[in-house]
Amino acid sequence: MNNKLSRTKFPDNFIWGVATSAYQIEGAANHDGKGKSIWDTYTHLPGKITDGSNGDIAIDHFNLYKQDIQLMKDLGVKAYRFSISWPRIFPTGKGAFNMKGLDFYNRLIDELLKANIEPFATLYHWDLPQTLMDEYGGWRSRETAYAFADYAGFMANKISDRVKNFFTMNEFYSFVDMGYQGISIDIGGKKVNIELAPGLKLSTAQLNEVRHNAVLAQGLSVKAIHASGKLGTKCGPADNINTAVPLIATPENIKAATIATRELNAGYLTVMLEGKYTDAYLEKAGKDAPKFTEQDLRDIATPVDFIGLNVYRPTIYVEHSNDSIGYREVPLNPSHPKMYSAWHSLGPEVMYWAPKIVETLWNPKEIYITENGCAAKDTITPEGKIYDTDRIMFLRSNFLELQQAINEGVPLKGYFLWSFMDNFEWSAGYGNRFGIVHIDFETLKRTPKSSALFFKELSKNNWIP
Ligand code: PNW
Repeated sequence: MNNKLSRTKFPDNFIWGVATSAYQIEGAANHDGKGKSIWDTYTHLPGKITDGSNGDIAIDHFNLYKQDIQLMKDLGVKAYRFSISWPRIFPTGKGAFNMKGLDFYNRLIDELLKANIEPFATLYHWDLPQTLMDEYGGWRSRETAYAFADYAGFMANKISDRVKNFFTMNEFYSFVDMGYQGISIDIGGKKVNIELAPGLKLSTAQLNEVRHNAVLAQGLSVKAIHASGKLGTKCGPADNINTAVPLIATPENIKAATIATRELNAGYLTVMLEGKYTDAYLEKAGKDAPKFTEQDLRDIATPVDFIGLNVYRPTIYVEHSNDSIGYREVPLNPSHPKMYSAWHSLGPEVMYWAPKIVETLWNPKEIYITENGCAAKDTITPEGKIYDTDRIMFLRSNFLELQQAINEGVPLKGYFLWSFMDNFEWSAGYGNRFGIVHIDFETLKRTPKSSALFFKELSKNNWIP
């Protein structure tokens, strides 16, 4: 190791992992008794996916998982965050379970342990069983929350002998707001619309109900996992926290960013961790506020063991303001740089502020960064190399910020890079490559990019190469 470098080291036991999700990589959409999910339905509707593609085959991880795990091992991956396809386990969302579906995850977990890679399982990464959509309107009904808790308890019972850590649900704001209403964000004066399955256009009152059912599902699933899992099984959400970043880090602006972050997440992390909706949230919603009982709030706030944060960009930059709200959003300069995805404005300082503000607000025992990474227009040289300079630049700048938070004592336990391999990037199809391993979508050949070698060095030496 070159001791002349002045970078600080990461803690010795820091967990360097990579992340993926079932629908984006597995394929085998109709294999071994798997039921249909809302993504199987949605991708086959005309015009929904930019390149007209779908995840029927994806990158065939269902069949190539051994090869993929070998590659993880070669690249120094210590932990793997994967997701379980709910309709592979319960083809209709509830009732009879499908042994062949469970067998796949048993094979996967056993192979990971053999390779000395710690499995972290996400139970819901958006592939809702279609039957629950048809019967109940998906997350519009609390029946879906009850079904999810049952499935979560079932999985904890079956695999917690080998899987010690579960992430319940992935990115509430994404699958709820983008799925049940659609969102429009302003990136330096450019409007970016995002829609995810099931692609509904609900009213605000209806959307608030969906949000409520989603956080209820998370709370009930934590209870179920603790009740059915082996003693010591840990769990928590993996949420894409909406982070307000102080434009200039003065004490007043830091306070403003903290207030803003709490309000930006009022329907999700804030209610989960505080057991109540903020006054501002309920006031703003008015007659559109969700209907709930005190028992709901207690269930929603079931204590979690850790918080997972998916961190990609600052949601907004803020300054202090003297009005009753306490913060003011500042617009993004039209020339503000961005990464390859239309929504991905660049702001590595969010990797410091997201966990830092979470610690200030809620003081959790443990925090994981459950996703971070970027898409790039990766090209292969005639020699077969992929020099993803922009991705390495992005990661390096994010790691420096992460290190700063750790050095200040924020309880960060690990980091999962999104993503291990190029995959089906939802509405963007296969165009937006997020992997540190390149996939030839014709031949399915796997090739590590420069960023994979960067990750390997990082994981080996515990410092930023
Ligand atoms: C996440 N934004 O989605 C998902 O968890 C992954 O499945 C996905 O592939 C990955 O990030 C990359 O998109 C996001 O608008 C969707 O800031 C939208 C945003 C962030 C993350």
